[in-house]
Amino acid sequence: MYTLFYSPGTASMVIHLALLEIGAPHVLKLVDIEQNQQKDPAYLKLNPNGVVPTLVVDDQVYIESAAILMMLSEKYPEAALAPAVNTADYHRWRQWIISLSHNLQATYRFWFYPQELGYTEHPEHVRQALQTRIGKIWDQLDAHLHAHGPYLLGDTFSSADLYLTMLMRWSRNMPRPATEWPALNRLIQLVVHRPSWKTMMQIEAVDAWPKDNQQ
Ligand SMILES: N[C@@H](CCC(=O)N[C@@H](CS)C(=O)NCC(=O)O)C(=O)O
Repeated sequence: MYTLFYSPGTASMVIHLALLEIGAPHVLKLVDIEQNQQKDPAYLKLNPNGVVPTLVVDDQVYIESAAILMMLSEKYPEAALAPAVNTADYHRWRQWIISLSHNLQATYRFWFYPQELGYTEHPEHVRQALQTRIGKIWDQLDAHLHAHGPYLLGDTFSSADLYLTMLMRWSRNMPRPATEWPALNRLIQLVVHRPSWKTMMQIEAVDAWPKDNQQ
């Protein structure tokens, strides 16, 4: 039995999605980041970074969304969230997850948490720079999906697509959200129509996205 420490709409979303895709029994434990519960001493013992997600199975604690996603995807090959180990596609799948974590998710941290750059609010030039960096990542991903999509691994869906879709959702209130890039939007439409996405959205009860999507 898995216990997922989560907060609606955050990085825990992709782990919630993976558990649903796999069909693994799990319980959800809310860590209310509005109430700063991620900094409670008891939670910090599980996740010293004071962030969600944290996944507990038996007496083992796992942190870092990308690492947890890869672990779950590989542990349940029957769920087909990852290509067969040690194939070229497997290495490409890992490459995408690490790239999304390192380039995109890390940049979002600076976007959503100006204090990590030493600001209470971003000065305009920093705001612009972060928007430009995220926009360039959308350009690259869109070009890749346009040429080789509809999924990151071509015709084959994988958990990297779940991860990318969660990260694209985070752009919804940015001046130019990911939905404006055609091949990114095509991927979004494929992922948000999966049963896992619909169930996750109902349980987490966050705003419907994209706006015109009937969940
Ligand atoms: N690298 C971490 C980052 C997780 C992360 O940034 N979580 C955010 C929500 S999306 C969080 O817990 N924020 C609360 C905080 O930083 O205080 C991971 O991928 O697990």
